[in-house]
Parts: sequence; C-alpha cells; structure tokens
Amino acid sequence: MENLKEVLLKNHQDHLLKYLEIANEDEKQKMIKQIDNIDFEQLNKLYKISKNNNFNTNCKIEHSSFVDKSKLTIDELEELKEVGKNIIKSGKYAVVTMAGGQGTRLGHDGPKGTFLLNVNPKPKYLFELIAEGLIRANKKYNITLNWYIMTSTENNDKTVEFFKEHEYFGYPKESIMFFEQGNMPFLSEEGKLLVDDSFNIKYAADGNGCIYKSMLKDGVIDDMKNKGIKWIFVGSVDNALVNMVDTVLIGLTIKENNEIGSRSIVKSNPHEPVGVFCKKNGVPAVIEYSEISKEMAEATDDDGELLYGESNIMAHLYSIDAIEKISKHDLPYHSAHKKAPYMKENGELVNPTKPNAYKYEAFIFDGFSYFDNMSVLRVKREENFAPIKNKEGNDSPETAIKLYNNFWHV
Ligand code: UD2
Repeated sequence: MENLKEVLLKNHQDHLLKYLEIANEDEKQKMIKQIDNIDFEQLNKLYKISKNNNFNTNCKIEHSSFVDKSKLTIDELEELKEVGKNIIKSGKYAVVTMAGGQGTRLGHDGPKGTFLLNVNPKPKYLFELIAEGLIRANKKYNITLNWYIMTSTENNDKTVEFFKEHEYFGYPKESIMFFEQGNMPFLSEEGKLLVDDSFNIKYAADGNGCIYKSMLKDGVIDDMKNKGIKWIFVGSVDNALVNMVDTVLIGLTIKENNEIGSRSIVKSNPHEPVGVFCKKNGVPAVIEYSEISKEMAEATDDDGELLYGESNIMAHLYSIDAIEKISKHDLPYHSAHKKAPYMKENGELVNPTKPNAYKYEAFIFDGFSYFDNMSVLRVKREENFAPIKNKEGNDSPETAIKLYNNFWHV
C-alpha cells in the first residue's frame, strides 16, 4: 500500500485513496490491480494534449490523388476486376470488421452490430447485413472468406453470444475469428482518473487505430499468414452498404503498386462528420472531422468544389505486410471530450449532462503515414455509404434504410 500511495501521489491521483477507504476487500483488490496496470507516464502525456484537440496546422497539407471509378472505361474496369478476382479466388483475401465502438450516439443498448435495421423485405441486424454480403461473395467466387471481427472488452461477450444465438447468420463459424481491442482510461478535465459505481477505474475502447496491435497481439496476423492471406479489407460495422469484397479496389491498389487502398466519396458539405484524405508532410493521411480547421473544411478550388472533399468511409484495403508494418508502431492517441458518468469519492453517482472527461482513441487511418503512397478509389455515395450513427436525422437508421432499399430496389 505504501508503494501504491507513493505512485498515486506522484501522479496526482491520490484521490483514489479515498475510494480504497470505502471499498470492500474485493473491490479494493480489483481497483489496486487496475491501478497497477496503468501507464501513468503515457497518461500524463495524453492529458497535456487533451486541451488542443485541433489538427496540427504547422504541417504541409496537399491534395490526395484519387481515381474516380465512374470515369474508368469498361476495359479498364474489367482489367482491375480480373486482378481482384484472382486474389479472391486464390484464397489470398480476408476481411475484418471493426465492431468495438460503442453505439452511444445511436442510443442502442448493446454492440452496434446487433442493431436491427428495418430494411425491406425484412428487418436485418447490421452483422447480418455484412454476413449476407460475404455469403454472396463466397458463392460468387466459390471460396469461404475468413472473417475477423474486432470487439471491445465491453461488447465482446455479447457479440460472441449474439452470433451463437443467430447461428452465425449461416456463415461457417470455423471461418469467423473474434479478437478484442484494448482500452484506455478516461481522465476528468482536471486530469483525474474516474471511478465507476462498482469501483472500477473508468476505461473506454482505445479507438479503431488499435486494430493493428490487437491483430498482432491476438494472433490474427499469424493466422492470416498461416492461411496464405495476402490482402485484407477492413470495414466498419455501421455502414449498411459496406462492400467488403471489392475487386476494383484490389485491382487498383495492386496496379498502382501500393500496399494500401481505400474508397472515398465526395463530401456532401464542408462540415459532414467524415475524415478527408490528403497528404500531410508528403505522406498519405486522413484528417478527422473532429480535428479539421474551419478554414480547411470550407476551402474551395477555382470551380467552387471543396478543396478537401475526398471523404473517408472506412473501407480500407491492406497488404498483409502493410498491416504487420503498422502493427509495430504506436499510433498517436486523439482526445475526445465526452460525457462520462462516474462515482464521487463519497459514493454519490454523477450522470453529467455535458462533456466532463477526455477519452483517448487511436485512429485507424493514422497508419497510412508509414507509406509513401496509397490508392484512393472514388465511388458513388448512394452505392457505398449508408452510415448508422445517430438516433435520428443525418446518418440515422432512417437515412440508412432509404439508401439500402434504393440500392437493392426493395
Ligand atoms: C468514422 C471515421 C470517419 C468517417 C466516419 C464515417 C475513424 C477514426 N473515423 O468516424 O473518418 O469515416 O466514420 O461514418 O475511422 N470502432 C472500433 N473500436 C473503437 C472505436 C470505433 O472498432 O474503439 C469502430 C466502430 O465500431 C465503427 C468504426 O470504428 O465500425 C467507426 O467508429 P466511430 O463511430 O468511432 O467513428 P466515427 O463515426 O466517429
């Protein structure tokens, strides 16, 4: 206890001692174990960046090059598709779903993939929509794609349980592998660790950028290498039109001799909540909507088009070497100002009505900076992007259902 007290005092976290005084023996042991696992040096550094969340402006920003799919000739398309088909048919392709995020904005209690979307002809779960797309690809290419699903500590058990209950939506369960991402503690605005009502230090999933390290740690990269996988698509769980098996994207990335590719759509307005592709200090980057400056978001070219309008829709393609290379690096953590319920030292529960704490997340596209170039394939929004983010309004179940029904003519 003496050593613990010293560590807490040194890192300005001695308020935790008061919780330890009122906790019972089990709660106390659990909390001490959690405190032992905290990297206070990293946390103190993160707290310092928490205030200035704006994207680092003193760097050289340039346009990202892209290929507009709608401008390709039939022959060009066929050539790219052929390359992509060969990769898929030769069993060198695998898919990953990022499913560790919370459904907070959606107001859905449970893993986001378990959200039931009321599409035609019958309502389907988000995980079910993805499984159906993969089953269609398996039939088309006469293969069984390996499907890796990243969960979080908070939603892993419910996610695995859900797939069992629904018999994996007809997907061969031996071709599905779940893996768990890590967590990062919250910090209050004063830089203090928060404690929840069961005396746990308050943590949150550490962002989709931790996918690379989680794939390394949980043996996903080894599993892929053992299976001869060479190309991996990583998609989000919350896009009802995510095409996980895109032969054109594979063909383009290989033709352009790149190790990373991604699909883009044209931004609908300067402040749409999407990241935008660019080059930052000469290497590929995406600047997130939460960090782009107003000037940059609103900048237009001579034709009045948005200068930075090539939007990220979380449809990324990697060579296995690219995934492995990125997994060796520590991606930066970005801080987000969030509402985090917690328990006071006197046992009183606080349910904040406005953001009261910082959450730290790594962003998947920060991994692009380790490569000189990447392929960006501009596609049509209505065929590729039906996000489910908010309970109503933009990017809501209502807008996603409309886009889905139109696309599938149902
Ligand atoms: C994401 C993109 C943004 C744009 C937008 C489009 C990132 C960092 N930002 O913003 O550029 O493409 O989507 O809708 O990708 N996830 C995890 N673990 C986590 C956090 C998120 O698996 O710790 C998953 C989550 O389940 C979802 C995806 O990553 O599949 C995006 O999640 P988000 O809601 O955090 O990202 P968002 O919508 O703010």
